[in-house]
Amino acid sequence: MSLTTTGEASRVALAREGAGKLMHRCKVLAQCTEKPGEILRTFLSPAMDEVHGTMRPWMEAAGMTVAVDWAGNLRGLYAADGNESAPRLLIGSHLDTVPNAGAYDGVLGVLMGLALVEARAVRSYPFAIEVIGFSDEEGTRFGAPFLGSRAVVGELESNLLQCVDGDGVSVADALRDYAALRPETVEAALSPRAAAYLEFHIEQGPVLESRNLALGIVEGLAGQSRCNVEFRGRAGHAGTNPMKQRRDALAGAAEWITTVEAIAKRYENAVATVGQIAAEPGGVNVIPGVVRCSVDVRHAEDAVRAAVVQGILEEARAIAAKRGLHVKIAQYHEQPAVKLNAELVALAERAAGHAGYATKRMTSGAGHDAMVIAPHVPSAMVFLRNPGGVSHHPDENVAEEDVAAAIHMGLCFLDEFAAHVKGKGQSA
Ligand code: HGY
Ligand code: MN
Ligand code: MN
Repeated sequence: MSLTTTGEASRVALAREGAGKLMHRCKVLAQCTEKPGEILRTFLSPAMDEVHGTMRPWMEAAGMTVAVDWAGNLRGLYAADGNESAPRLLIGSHLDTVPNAGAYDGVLGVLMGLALVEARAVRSYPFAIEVIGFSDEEGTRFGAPFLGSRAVVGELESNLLQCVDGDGVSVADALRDYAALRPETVEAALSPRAAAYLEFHIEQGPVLESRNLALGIVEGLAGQSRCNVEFRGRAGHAGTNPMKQRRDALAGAAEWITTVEAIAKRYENAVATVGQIAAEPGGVNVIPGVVRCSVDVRHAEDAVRAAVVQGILEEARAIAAKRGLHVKIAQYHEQPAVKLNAELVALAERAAGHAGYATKRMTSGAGHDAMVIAPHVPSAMVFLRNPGGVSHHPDENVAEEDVAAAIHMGLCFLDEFAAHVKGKGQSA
């Protein structure tokens, strides 16, 4: 469906205006942080309450009804001309961050939903739009990612609920305390009318920039495994223990970490990262007795990811045995690779074409809430060019004109989706 020339011109103007507003709002939300001087927002934290409080008036001014569910997800509904039974297009991403984060990872995708509601206010569509700001995608507080979107699809399994944070608080306790203090929270559930999910996200990689493209269309997302590996030896005096008699947990972990890298390099496109390591007791003159490491393994094919995980865990056991260490392994997160909905992927590609943007189909190495939603609701993802591929870093950035391109393409997506809904006889 294409607009008249004036219609297209007004759409471009709407997109440009919306992009300026979105960039400003990202800066405003960047001030909502648990750590002055950097951006850090974790699951169910006061900083997340601050984001909700800041976004609520923006969403209500756009004609949305706003609520927060018991898992801390921000939910805004723009009802299709007041028709509660209309099919819903969910547009969302996450509001939490990694430590010392950039201002766009996650937040941009939530604000894109608001921007499209604001830009569409001049049109009526045969579907409602629900904007969701998920409460935890990164897993910064508990290590386990996707807690917000998993709550929405009913997959907060017991192994996740038992994860504890640095203060020993479990996910289950944190959720109970959060809801007890907020009686106004609503059900964390998918609407039975959810017909599609669309997520906009910065690419967090170099591909679009290298191809000089503003937008990419995501076809699938790599699977990911996360494990905690603990090496336990014997702490002792650094000055009096001969090297041959030591059971140094940190030396063992260090040897193992080099094998993690070597094993991942054996498989094309596999990635494995030890992002966290903690040595106890942590004295400069004490041989470390206990070391705890995290490991994150990703690949687009589940069998390859499984082979890498198996290899690095076998190495952990072998190195521990050789060095007289005990090793304890907790495999606490398994997220299979996900293919997105072919019909919606093609629809997003067409919408970008109508808006005048060439795109590239891509597989995401980064995890996103779309991989949790996709098995339950037909889903599509759009990447925005990310200068230098810099992300999970304060220098993370996105160009305002690429945001305008995403809004323009998003408005064309709404048109295409209206025809899609009508074609399926689902319309309001
Ligand atoms: O870890 C990831 O891939 C995402 O940034 N949460
Ligand atoms: Mn991230
Ligand atoms: Mn993200």
